[in-house]
Order: sequence, then structure tokens, then C-alpha cells
Amino acid sequence: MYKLLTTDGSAKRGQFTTVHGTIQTPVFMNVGTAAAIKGAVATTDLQQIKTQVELSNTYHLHLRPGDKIVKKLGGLHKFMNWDKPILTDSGGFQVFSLTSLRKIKEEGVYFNSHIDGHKIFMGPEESMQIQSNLASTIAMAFDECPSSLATRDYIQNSVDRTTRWLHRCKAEMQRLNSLPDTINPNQMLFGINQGGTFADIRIEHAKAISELDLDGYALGGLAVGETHEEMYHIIEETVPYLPQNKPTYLMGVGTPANILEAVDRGVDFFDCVYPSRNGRHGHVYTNHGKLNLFNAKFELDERPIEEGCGCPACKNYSRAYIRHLLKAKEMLGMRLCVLHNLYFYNTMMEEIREAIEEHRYASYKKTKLEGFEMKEE
Ligand code: PRF
Ligand code: ZN
Repeated sequence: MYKLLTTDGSAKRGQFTTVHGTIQTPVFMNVGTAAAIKGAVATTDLQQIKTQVELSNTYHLHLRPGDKIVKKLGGLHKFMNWDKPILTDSGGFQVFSLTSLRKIKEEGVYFNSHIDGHKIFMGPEESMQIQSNLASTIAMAFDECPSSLATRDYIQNSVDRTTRWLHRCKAEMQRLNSLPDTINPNQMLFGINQGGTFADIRIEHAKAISELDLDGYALGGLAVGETHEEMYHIIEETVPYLPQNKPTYLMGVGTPANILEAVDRGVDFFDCVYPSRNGRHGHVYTNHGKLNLFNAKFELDERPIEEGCGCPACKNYSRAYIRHLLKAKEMLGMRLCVLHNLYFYNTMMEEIREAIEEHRYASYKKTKLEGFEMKEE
């Protein structure tokens, strides 16, 4: 249940209530693809870094350990020891980005596992069944994310199939939610808008899926190779055709600057591997741009990653120490960088929410973006 608290321009400040608690939006979901945030981050760390929602993947968990195993163990929340909201992506995107020898048919997708190559079929029903076994808070519809190089014809046909798949997802989710042994009978479903960079296809698709009265709507198929300007343009064109009284989720985006721009165009939910992936490589975010802690200039730097940051890394350790850990391949180095980066993203979302509430989002965004450009030293 989404409640729009206030707006500032097109930016929305909302509250999304689920059986696993209320999500304050705009929100950044912290990615734990295989039921763990990469970089040795435990679910017991998440409160300290202000995580509201964890995101996992249908495709990965279906392959390993298997969604039936997770169901036997009481569902993903119990398995991971995380009682707040979890969103699961449907598998569609991962099938398209990770597997080879795919065949897309009306019924679904035939592909080979990226782990051992065995043949798998996944369609809308299978994706919903897996997500129901995982018992996530929010399930994503099974979609196709076409390549950014696809032709208009290809994209139109793909979008039409994604719409038919969405009807099947909704019916299957309703069926699964009413079964007696379903762990989360209140599982929610978000539909996914596609259409590449063709604004007219996006708009027609947005209108069609809005009629299904789903719990939320995502913009998929973006940040797949188009320019940032093209992405912002598509968001701007499409969001007005999605229900304002439902959350809008921009899948797989992005940099702090991308998030600031998308919030300004009405987006509520985000997820991205950048903070965890960059952290694992010693790249850390600050309000004055990104730092590479492998850089020699940090060898004797006794300052925290960012002065005033309340994260577990900055409250306790210096850049010099974290640099040493990274160079010595001590796992703690990665872990501290990932914790800092997620805290940085989650704190930025908190600032964004406050700025919208106080109707000063435009000036907040401007100052924040200027800071990112102003590299330290
Ligand atoms: N579809 C799904 N998951 C996704 C995407 C998509 O288009 C993207 C695109 N940026 C990221 N994750 N199901
Ligand atoms: Zn920090």
C-alpha cells in the first residue's frame, strides 16, 4: 500500500507499507543477489548502514541452493535472518545477461545454467512459483529486457510478449497467494515497463500495464547502453503514464547522480550493484567524488574515508589502514569499503527524502551534484 506524503516538482516522498514493515521512499535497495550482499556483509550489519530493503535474484536462488530448499527452510526471510522487506527480481534480466544459447518462445525462455550448463526453462508461471517459494515481500514480473541495439520491430514484439507474460504473472501470483502452504500469501507484484528508447512504445506499454492495478511499476530496459540523457528523457516521458499513487522503480540504476536525476522525475525505488561492486575494488564514494583507496596518496592518510560519516568504517578506521587491508587482500578491507558505500547511498536517500519534505529538492540536488564534481585535493 503506497501513500504519497508530499511532492516537490515531480519528486515524490512516499511510504510503502508491506507485511514486513513500511518502506520510506525514495529508497535504495541493497543488492544481495544470492541472498547475501557481496563483500562479507551480514544481515546483522544492515541496521547500522540504514538498509530498508534487501534485493535478491530468482535466477540465482533457483539454481543454488534451489527455491524448494529455501521454502523448506521457511522462506528467504528466515533463511537470511532478515525480517524487513525483500524484493526479488524475476529472473528475466539475469537470463538475458548471464546465459548463452537462449531461446525465447511465447511460453517462456529456454536457456543453459551459467553454473553447469544444464538446460532450464523459465516462463512467467515458473518465475512466480520460484518467487512464491522464496516468499519475498515483492515479486517482479517476468519480462524480457531487450538489447539496447535491438530494432524497433524487435522491441515492439518483445514488449507485446512482456505484456502477455504480465497477465500470466498476475493470474499465477493470485493462484499461489491463495494456496494453503504459501509462506507469504500477501506477496506483492510489480509490473515492468519496457520499450527501449522508443518513447511511444514505452508510453503505450505504461498505459497497458497501469490497467492491471498492480502493487507497483518498474522501468526496466534502461541503463543497458543508452546515454544518461536518453535514459532521463525516457523516464520523463514514461513516468506520467504510470500511476502516481503507486511506487515507481528504476531497475538497476545507478550512480548517485543518476538517482538524483531520476528522483527529480518521479522515481521511488532504486537498486544497483555499484556501491557493493565498487567497494570490493576499493572505490569509495564521498560527497567530493569517488576515491580509489589503492592510490599511493592514501598511504599515510589518517583521515576517515569521509569526515563526519557515521558508517562503521569511518567511525573506526583511517584511509591508510583500509588501503593497507585492500593491498594485503584482507577481507576486512573490502567489507569496510562496501559498508561505507552502502551507508553513503542509504544516507543520500535519507537526505533526498528530507529535501523533498522541505520542498528544497532542486537546490539539494544542485549542491549535491556540484559536490560530486569537486574532486578532493
Ligand atoms: N528487467 C528485470 N530486471 C532488471 C532489468 C530489467 O529490464 C534491468 C535493466 N536495467 C535491471 N534489472 N527484470
Ligand atoms: Zn563512511
